[in-house]
Amino acid sequence: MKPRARPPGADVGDLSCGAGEASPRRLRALAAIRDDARGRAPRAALGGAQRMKILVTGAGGQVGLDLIRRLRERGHEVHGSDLLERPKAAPRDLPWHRLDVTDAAMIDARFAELRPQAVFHLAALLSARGETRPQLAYAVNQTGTFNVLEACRNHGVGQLVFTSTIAVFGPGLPSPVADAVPLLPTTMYGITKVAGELLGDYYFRRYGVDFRAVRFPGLISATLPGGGTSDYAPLMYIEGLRNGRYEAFCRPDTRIPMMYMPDGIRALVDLAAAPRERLSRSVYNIAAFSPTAQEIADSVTRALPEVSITFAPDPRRQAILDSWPDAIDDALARRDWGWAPEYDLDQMTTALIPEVRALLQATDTDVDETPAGAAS
Ligand code: AKB
Repeated sequence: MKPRARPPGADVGDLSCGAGEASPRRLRALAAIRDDARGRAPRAALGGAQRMKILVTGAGGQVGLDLIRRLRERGHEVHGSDLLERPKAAPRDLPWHRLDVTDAAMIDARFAELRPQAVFHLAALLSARGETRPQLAYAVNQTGTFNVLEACRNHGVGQLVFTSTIAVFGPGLPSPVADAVPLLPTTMYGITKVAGELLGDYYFRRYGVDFRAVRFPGLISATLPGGGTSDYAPLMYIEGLRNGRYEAFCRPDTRIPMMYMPDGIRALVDLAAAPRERLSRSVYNIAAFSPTAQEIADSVTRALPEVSITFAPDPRRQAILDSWPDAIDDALARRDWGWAPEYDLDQMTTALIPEVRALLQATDTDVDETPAGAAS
């Protein structure tokens, strides 16, 4: 069992514990921090009835708008932020802010201006794109997460919810993979997500920032994906409906954990709202189904017999997929906060097809299949 979160300002005393006499400058700094800590509202988390002010980073990516919709349905005041312009699909009355998570000063200014009570930190470069630009992936995923944690600490943010991933696992683990196993990923994305998990847990224990994370499987939704290695799954639906055919960049026997987006969103929000004392960890595995790529193709073509799905494995992306687990053990999430997925593969296919049709009617944007590009 991890130690409980310390109250706001509990870290302040640590500064005065150093050996030797404090300089006047140090005393002034301590007084300022104490005053600030006294003036802060108590740290808040999503569990109560309270309407909260929530900032979502990376809100223009695959998860952002679905998460924002759910948080607004629950009555929260939500602000989206991203490097990208406001997406066309975003609600008109959603406040949207430009935010580059690699820029600590910009984050600090935004947090000072908005004073969020909780943050959902989604901004990241995904695995395939991260392998084409590892230095950028490090800057966005690792430095960006550190910057966001620092801003949470400095501005009294109660809760930080983080999206981790099955990419934190490396090859050779027993299946299904449990939460607490050696984390030896082979991609820059996986390495930076491991660091994000560890940093977040450190900020929880050291500064009382209520850090929580789920390790997402490949997510499937009616949103144009970009830069992920699991993208072949949503693309079977999107390209299948748009062009009548799709050539997947993996072998048909590739098997990784997958999840329909509504289950993923529910996991994020339910974990954020769970009583902290029920949680035995900060970071949780979650699972839904683990089909082979061929099984996903079969589910698509059972529903859409006119669609043809073929396979032409790309060695670099196949190597990433082969390094990930084929199944996840989510027993702790089920026990601690009642996690359970609602959709299996065919239920997802039935729900997803009309959503993808609507997406294609609303947009003529090309899918970014090349794993290169800017952070989102
Ligand atoms: C990716 O493919 O990089 C992501 C993930 C599994 O985290 N979808």
